[in-house]
Amino acid sequence: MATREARSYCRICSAHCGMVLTIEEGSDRILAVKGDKENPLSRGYVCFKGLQAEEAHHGPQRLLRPLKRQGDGSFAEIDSEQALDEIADRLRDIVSRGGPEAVATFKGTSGSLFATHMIQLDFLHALGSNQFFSVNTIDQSAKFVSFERQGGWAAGVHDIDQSEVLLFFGCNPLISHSTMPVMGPDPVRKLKAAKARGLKLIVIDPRRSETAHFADLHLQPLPGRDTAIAAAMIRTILDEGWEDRAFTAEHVGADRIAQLRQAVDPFTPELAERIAGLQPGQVRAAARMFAKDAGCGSAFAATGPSMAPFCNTMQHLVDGLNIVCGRFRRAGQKAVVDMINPADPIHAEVISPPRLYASFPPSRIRGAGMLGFDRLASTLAEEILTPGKGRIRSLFVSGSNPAVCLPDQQKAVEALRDLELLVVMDPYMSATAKLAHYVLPPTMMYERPDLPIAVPGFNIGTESWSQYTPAVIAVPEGSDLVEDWYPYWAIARRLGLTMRFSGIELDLQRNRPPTTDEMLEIRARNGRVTLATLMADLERHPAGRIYDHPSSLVQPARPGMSGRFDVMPEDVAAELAEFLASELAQAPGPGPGFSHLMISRRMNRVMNSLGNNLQATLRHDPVNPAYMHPGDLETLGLAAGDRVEIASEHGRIETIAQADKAVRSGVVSIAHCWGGLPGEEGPGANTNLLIAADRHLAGINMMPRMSAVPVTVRKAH
Ligand SMILES: Nc1nc2c(c(=O)[nH]1)N[C@H]1C(S)=C(S)[C@@H](COP(=O)(O)OP(=O)(O)OC[C@H]3O[C@@H](n4cnc5c(=O)[nH]c(N)nc54)[C@H](O)[C@@H]3O)O[C@H]1N2
Ligand SMILES: Nc1nc2c(c(=O)[nH]1)N[C@H]1C(S)=C(S)[C@@H](COP(=O)(O)OP(=O)(O)OC[C@H]3O[C@@H](n4cnc5c(=O)[nH]c(N)nc54)[C@H](O)[C@@H]3O)O[C@H]1N2
Ligand code: SF4
Ligand SMILES: [Mo]
Repeated sequence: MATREARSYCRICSAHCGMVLTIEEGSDRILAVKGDKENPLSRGYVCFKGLQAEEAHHGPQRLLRPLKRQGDGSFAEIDSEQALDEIADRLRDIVSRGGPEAVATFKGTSGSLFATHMIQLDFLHALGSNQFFSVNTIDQSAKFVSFERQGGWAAGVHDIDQSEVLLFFGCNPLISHSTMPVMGPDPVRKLKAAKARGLKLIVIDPRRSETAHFADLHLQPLPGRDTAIAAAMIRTILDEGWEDRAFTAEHVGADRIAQLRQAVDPFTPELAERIAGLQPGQVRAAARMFAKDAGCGSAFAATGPSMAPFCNTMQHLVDGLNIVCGRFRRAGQKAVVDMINPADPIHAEVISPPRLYASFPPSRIRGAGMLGFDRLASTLAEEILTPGKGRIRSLFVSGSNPAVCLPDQQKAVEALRDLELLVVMDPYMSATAKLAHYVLPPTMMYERPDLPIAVPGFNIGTESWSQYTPAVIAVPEGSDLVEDWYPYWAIARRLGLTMRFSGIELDLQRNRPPTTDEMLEIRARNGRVTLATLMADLERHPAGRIYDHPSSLVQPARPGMSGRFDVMPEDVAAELAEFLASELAQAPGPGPGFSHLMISRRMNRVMNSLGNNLQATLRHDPVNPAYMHPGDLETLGLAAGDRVEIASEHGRIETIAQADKAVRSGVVSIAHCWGGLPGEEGPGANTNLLIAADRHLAGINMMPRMSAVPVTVRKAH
């Protein structure tokens, strides 16, 4: 059998690990994949998910032709252009009755990794709709809220190589490969190397996570209490004089520091330790290691606390730790930049709080607004179900599985079923695809050219690395697949719209659609490198290259720039007071009537729901188990492997109990996005059946309570 080798990189997660594929000549099947040692970022590292490329691309689960739902609920194959004709016709009708606002798109994790992902927004704008939804607002949108209310530092935080300390609130990059922008691919080697040269790592996590194993200091609090911990750390730092006075004098001001100090006054370390269930002295030890013993390196929060109540208050204080300690890149230091976006100069200056969210008119659902481009995902189901002007009747889903990822799964599925037109672009018959009117299977990653993900105005990479990858295998013979951007182009053309992509008007009337390379060329046209340069660079750097672009040198603040951080605006101070009065601060556990607090986690072998349809994965992880401390299992009369029922005030699920002494007693840790549609036979269980989307919401981003959820765990009958 003749084979060839090809280089590319994995696009399942933002780590973008370099890959070398062995491909069968003729059939173009992937026979094997291995990490690319030449890739300067991942250096041969690859995880289980990336290694499943063969089954993922060629397995029986793969959809190879578009499907149309029939009157009896079954699916029949349909030609892609025919499907697009019908979709455009239905859309024309929906818009004529409900206006453009009746059309929405939903972008997910897989969708966010393509260089062309923002075309959904361009498509909506061409239609005149702003109904852009994505998983961003049920992820770590607290970061955007914090920026909006507190302001940000234009040159960003230090990368790991520039840091003496890292403080992680609920980040587990060893599994997630994603504490942006400090941890990505090859996390163990990266962390070990940093520790060998003296980095201190502080991890705050109710679970002794894989990352916590490397920590110099691990605080294992009750979930949802990070607000108290961060507030007490700030209080300690200010009282001890461990802050960066020169930085705060210039960029915050004594008046605002005084407001901050006053707001955190109730949060003595002793109180925070009591609220969070920590050992005496731990908060002070964390504050000292972060602020006094180290001179640079930042605090980060990820999904753990971002899913818990008071997420915006928490993130504000975590960012506040960086502000009071001046933990930002300064003029003359090197910043990490992405190579696809324009080479705007980077200045060491404060971007004053924009509070743009306040200018969006409140929506019909709880007065929810917008955050950046995003309508708020927790309101999507009601935007579909609630009659009246602006009701969503059609949804285009790219790279997402909203039927399993949205809070309150029952209602989310009811809403998806209620749509007049649901179009899902997915390589598999996902839970959401099962509800679709049309499923358009896309080319998969090794079948399409691409560029690394680049978010305008916001670096997410750990190095200034870039690589163009061509398609390295052909699409399967006899398939009828679309490029992920193509349906938007093709429908806009059919509707006679004018559409821009990445700022350039597309020629929708030309007799052939653009190639994906042409789309990438548009995307990168104003970038630090253009597509042509990236293509040419492949000759000498076939595994991509870390660029040293002049624009990555941080420039001094521009004259006259006098932005200041708003470290404790009134609304945040009010939230802090509300936190103090809440059950989280008052009750030592899940509250009356409940046995445990449920938290979320990422599993090593799946990416949210992606992978839980692969045989190789299910052999290791047949379900998403409920991880609990062995002592808790014993108290409940349970053994590992027993079926357990987990019930919240909102719903109940059943899964398998798993003993894990890393989990704090009183906590149950279980991954999301499993379980398929309600009533289906798994695999696993969907924790979003336990989560309400209309109660226990944070303000602004309308983030539901998705971690630190009070539940009762018992043996299932
Ligand atoms: N293998 C794998 N990788 C992934 C994903 C995946 O599903 N699988 N998903 C991707 C996605 S979409 C994202 S957003 C990122 C997320 O990346 P991370 O945020 O790093 O995700 P997790 O690994 O779940 O880590 C969150 C940690 O927070 C802890 N935690 C839970 N609740 C609390 C709390 O209230 N307070 C504190 N302090 N900690 C808490 C959990 O125990 C867990 O260890 O990962 C991405 N990478
Ligand atoms: N309870 C609870 N809920 C949560 C979370 C939690 O921790 N707890 N986490 C939240 C977070 S952080 C996130 S990001 C979301 C995740 O939610 P989603 O992003 O919606 O979940 P995924 O399973 O990653 O969905 C990816 C989909 O894209 C498909 N796909 C794979 N490759 C391609 C491709 O090349 N093209 C296209 N078009 N599709 C492709 C996959 O088959 C899959 O169906 O869940 C959120 N929901
Ligand atoms: S960490 Fe795994 S899933 Fe993420 S890019 Fe690397 S191989 Fe792919
Ligand atoms: Mo996410």
